[in-house]
Amino acid sequence: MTQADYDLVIRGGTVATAADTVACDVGIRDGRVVALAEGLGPGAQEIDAAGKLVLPGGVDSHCHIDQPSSMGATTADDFRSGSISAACGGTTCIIPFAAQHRGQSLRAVVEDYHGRARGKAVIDYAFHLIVSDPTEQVLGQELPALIKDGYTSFKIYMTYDALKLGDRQVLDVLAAARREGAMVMVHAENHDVIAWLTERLIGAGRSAPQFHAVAHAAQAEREATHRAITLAEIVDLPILIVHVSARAAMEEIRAAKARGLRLYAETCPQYLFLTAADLDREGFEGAKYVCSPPPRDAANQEHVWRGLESGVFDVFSSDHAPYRYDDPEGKQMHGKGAPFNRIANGVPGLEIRLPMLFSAGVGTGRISLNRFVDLCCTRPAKLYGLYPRKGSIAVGGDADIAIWDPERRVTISRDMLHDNLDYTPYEGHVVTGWPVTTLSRGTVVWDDGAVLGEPGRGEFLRCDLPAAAHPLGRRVHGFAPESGDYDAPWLGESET
Ligand code: DUC
Ligand code: ZN
Ligand code: ZN
Repeated sequence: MTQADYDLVIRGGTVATAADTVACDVGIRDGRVVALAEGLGPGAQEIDAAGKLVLPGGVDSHCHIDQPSSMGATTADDFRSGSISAACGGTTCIIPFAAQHRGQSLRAVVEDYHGRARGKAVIDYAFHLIVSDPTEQVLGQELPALIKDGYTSFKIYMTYDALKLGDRQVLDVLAAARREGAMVMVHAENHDVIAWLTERLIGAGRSAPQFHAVAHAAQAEREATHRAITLAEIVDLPILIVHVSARAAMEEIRAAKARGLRLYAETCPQYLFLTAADLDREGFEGAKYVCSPPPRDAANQEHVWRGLESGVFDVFSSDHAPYRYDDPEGKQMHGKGAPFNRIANGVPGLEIRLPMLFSAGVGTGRISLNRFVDLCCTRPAKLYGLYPRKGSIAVGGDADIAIWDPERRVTISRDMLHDNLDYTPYEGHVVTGWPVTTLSRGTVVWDDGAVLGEPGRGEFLRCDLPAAAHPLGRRVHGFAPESGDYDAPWLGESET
């Protein structure tokens, strides 16, 4: 009997990474990629990938799973349904949020979140933190200790009553992140503008879901994006602006990048495939599309596409925020017909993120296959300290791989998805290309329509400090005296 050289060989496919596309086999041993070459020796198990694309598994670096929401609704997906849904859409690593609510200890929040994840995930996962109460204890003790333990990124909010930070608090948080080398994700919308518009709209009887998109004006997103960038520049810290929806905010990001700032930006499927008109559907149906920032108009959609093409965006995530529609704990937590500001914010997207961008982006030639891999797999892994273990197909990395049939035509419908929702915003949308097999550390977890991954096999990942979060140095940002020395006592740094 022939001795197998590998545990598994994926044979005869086209392997694409963020950099290259090559025809070769992939040899896997002990859950890792150990060989990439033509004509590899036998594997104990073999997958015939002729005519298929062999891509890194997706890294979904923005999703909300089993997260107590600040508005009181309950996320429909736990780590079981969320991770299965992700795997069925070609994603092999998720990074949801351990969310602090005011008064809570961050460490306790993280322990609670581990309890929610334990025994459930079919793919690997890491945690971001959400910091909503940046006390001295949190910034001086808890956060540094957690960062050392592998929770190296966190999100802050400039809006939402229960989560928002004022500018001074944002500066405090950014300074702490700079000291520790962490990545900060910013939800950038101007809270007072939204609150003011909301009050007036509702006062004038304009309370239907469609007015959510009016209250969350693109100008409010632009202003907060500008302010977040300004605060980050003062502290000399690269930050990542999440879920960018519109041209206005993109212009701020593009200008800052052009000035030489190190800055990152993310967009999501809802800004490519939905518009504000979806919030204006019959009856209360528009509630299904309420998310923040909201989908904009067709012109903004086109700008977001161009931003993906041109490099304004670094990451494409789902922002999966799963609230059931016909459910008193979901979109209808305040009843059918509740005013727009009492509708849970969020749309699902874990499972469709990759196929929809693949079809409308790669399939049409708008973005290259390699750019697709970079946006959805490699960059998020790099930005959040998971690379090279995750995010690519490389010798030594985990064998987290999605094998795609680029010709498979799929009509998206609620019934074919594996999340725990009662709707999809993308019902009836036809895509070409779907991941037919997904491997997590060399184990097949999704194959030909069958979920094979055992809940609990997914492992928690500690993240490294992301190199992308390293400050550039003050001179680049125009603060330093010509000598190159600088004096920044506000950061506890003086070198003159
Ligand atoms: N907005 C957020 O900020 N998070 C979850 C979903 C949403 O719509
Ligand atoms: Zn957000
Ligand atoms: Zn979010």
